[in-house]
Amino acid sequence: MIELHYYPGNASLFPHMLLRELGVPFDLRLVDRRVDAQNSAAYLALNPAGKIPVLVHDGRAITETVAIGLYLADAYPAAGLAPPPGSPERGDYYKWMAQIANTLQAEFRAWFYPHEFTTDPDGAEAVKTAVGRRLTAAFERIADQLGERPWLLESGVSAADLYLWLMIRWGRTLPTPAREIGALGALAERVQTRPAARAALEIEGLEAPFV
Ligand SMILES: N[C@@H](CCC(=O)N[C@@H](CS)C(=O)NCC(=O)O)C(=O)O
Repeated sequence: MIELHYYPGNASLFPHMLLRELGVPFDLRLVDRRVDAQNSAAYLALNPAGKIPVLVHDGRAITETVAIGLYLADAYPAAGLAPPPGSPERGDYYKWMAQIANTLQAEFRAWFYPHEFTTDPDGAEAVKTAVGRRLTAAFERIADQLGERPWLLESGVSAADLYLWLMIRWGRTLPTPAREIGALGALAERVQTRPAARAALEIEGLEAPFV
């Protein structure tokens, strides 16, 4: 039994799309941020950090978006969304998953919550300016490595593309929208037209344009 604790458009959207791609049954549990439910005692028992998402699989809670993605893609290998452990492309896959988590997703925390990154009450704008530049540079590096390939991995679509899609979506709020950088917009379009992705977007009540 799998439960995904989510909020529309949050980091949970990546594991939500992935679960639908994998074709496994799961329950969606809304963490209602409008009433600060991520800091309720019940939720903190699942994730002491009070962050979304949490995946609960047979009673065991898994936190951290990248960990949930890596775990799910390996747990359901028939979908082919992760190169097999030990295969040559596995290293590339880890690289992309780690880079998206440690660089893009972590930097977006500063973009969306700039006040957490300064003790200056008037410092949020300066944090956003600096991190916005860092994010654009990070997207440019990824676009350079992607080149004209359709997906991050040469062998085809993987969980990393779904994760990158969510970052491109968040990147629509940057001074240079991420979709405008190299082939990132084309990759995003390829992801969001897949039936699994469309179902997740519809269920979360998100409206086009998605990126
Ligand atoms: N490192 C965590 C970060 C998750 C995170 O920052 N989630 C945001 C939503 S996208 C959140 O829970 N925000 C509510 C809050 O910080 O109170 C992960 O990857 O799961």
